[in-house]
Formats: sequence, structure tokens, C-alpha cells
Amino acid sequence: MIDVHYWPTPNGWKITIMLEECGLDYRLVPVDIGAGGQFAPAFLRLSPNNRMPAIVDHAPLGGGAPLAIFESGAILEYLAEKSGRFLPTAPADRYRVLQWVHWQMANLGPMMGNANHFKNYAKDLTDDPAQLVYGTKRFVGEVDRLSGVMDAQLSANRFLAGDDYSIADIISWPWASLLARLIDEQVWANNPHLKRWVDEVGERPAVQRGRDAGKELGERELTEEEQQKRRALLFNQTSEKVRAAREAAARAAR
Ligand SMILES: N[C@@H](CCC(=O)N[C@@H](CS)C(=O)NCC(=O)O)C(=O)O
Repeated sequence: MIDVHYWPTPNGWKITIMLEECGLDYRLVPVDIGAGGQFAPAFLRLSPNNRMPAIVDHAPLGGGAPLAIFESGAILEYLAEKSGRFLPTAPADRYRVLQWVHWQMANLGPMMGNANHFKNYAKDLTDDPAQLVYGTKRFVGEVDRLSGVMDAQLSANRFLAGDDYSIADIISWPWASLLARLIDEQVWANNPHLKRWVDEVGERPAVQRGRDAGKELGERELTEEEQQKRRALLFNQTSEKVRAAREAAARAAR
């Protein structure tokens, strides 16, 4: 059994989609990131970066004590190795996949996260319109560039790493499926090969089950007070906050 410390966001979906694709047993352990679950001492012991997702595999590859892993890229690589699926073993094929996994982790995910921040949240956090305009232009522009990178790759390949569906697709699809929400519908007209791939991957039953996993967790309408608390938690993180959380975790462990 694999515990998935989870909230229904694109980074969380990557893991539930992979588990559904592999048919591995799992259970969701909610981490309510709007209410501070990512700073809970028990969670920080698994995920020192105070971000979900994280997993605990109670029957890990190689045997031994339960294994905890954080960072979605590392988790997908581990699950691919455990299941023997969606990551080839031959070196050239393997690195064709892994380069796109790292590309997603370093580019598409962070840039879409920052673009979403400037487009949808920053207006409640700053009074300076110049900051909003510059930040939005910078990160939405970068997301637009990355859409073009995927489109070019998919113009010559059925899937991101070539002919076969792999963890490169599983890790990229959750974010790519939301591109029109972040840019606008024109992104599909501009990038038809990307649109073809988003649709094809989105039709896979395992992808649909993984994307819907725990969706009821995020559906509750928040009160204004809860929204303010959420903003303060998510957008006010400093090294001091991390230090205080680490000290609380150490006290709880004693
Ligand atoms: N690089 C990390 C990113 C994880 C991440 O940013 N998770 C977000 C939710 S999508 C989170 O836990 N946010 C909590 C916070 O910002 O405090 C991964 O891919 O696992």
C-alpha cells in the first residue's frame, strides 16, 4: 500500500494518474495546503520543502522499512522503477524520457505556477499595477514559449519522448491540460500538435481517474476569512517560517 500525501492540484494529479496507470494500491492522505497542512510536523518529516505531493511506500522496492519520497519527479521515477512501466531501461530510451521529466519539473510547472500567481492572486497582494503587469507578462510569456517547445516536439512525435507513452507525458499533462485557462483558447489554435496530445492523453481512463482523485477535497467554498488565511499562508513564506516549522517538528518528534 502506498500513502499519497495529497491535495487535488496538478502536482498531486501527476502521482494519482501514475498510480492509476500502474494499477498500484494507494490511499490518499489529505494535506490541506490552504489550511497549513504542509507545515504539520508529521508531514514535514516526509517533505522538508513543505510542499505536497509526497508518498510513503509501505512495501518499498528493495524491501526494508517504509520509504518516504517527496518531489513529484522523483516519485514518478520511483513508481516507474517499482512497476517496470512508463520508463524504458535501455539508456538512450531512458534518458529520452528523463530529459522531458526534468524539463517539466524545471520549466513548465514553475513557470505556470508563477504565471497563475501573477494572473490570479497578485492583485490581492500588491497595490502596484506595474508589478502585476511586469510579472504577468514575464511568466505568461514564458508559458507561451514552453507551449511552443512542446508543440514542436509533438509535431514530430506521438508522445513527448517519442513513440511511447511514458512518465514524460504523465508529468506534463496535468499542467498542459490547464494552458487555455492560463493563457486563453488561442493557445490551442497556435499549438495544434500540443492540443492533439492533450486530448489524446486526456482520454485515457487512468488519466481521468487520477485527475478526479480526491477532487471533493478542494470543492468546498471558502469564507472570506478562510481565503485571507489561505493567502497569508501560501504567499507569505519566509526562511523564518520554515525554521519555526522545523523546530516544531523536532519538538513533536521528542
Ligand atoms: N516541485 C514540487 C512542487 C510541489 C508544489 O509546488 N506543491 C504545491 C501544490 S501544487 C504545494 O504544496 N503548495 C503549498 C505551499 O505553497 O505552501 C513537486 O513537483 O513536487
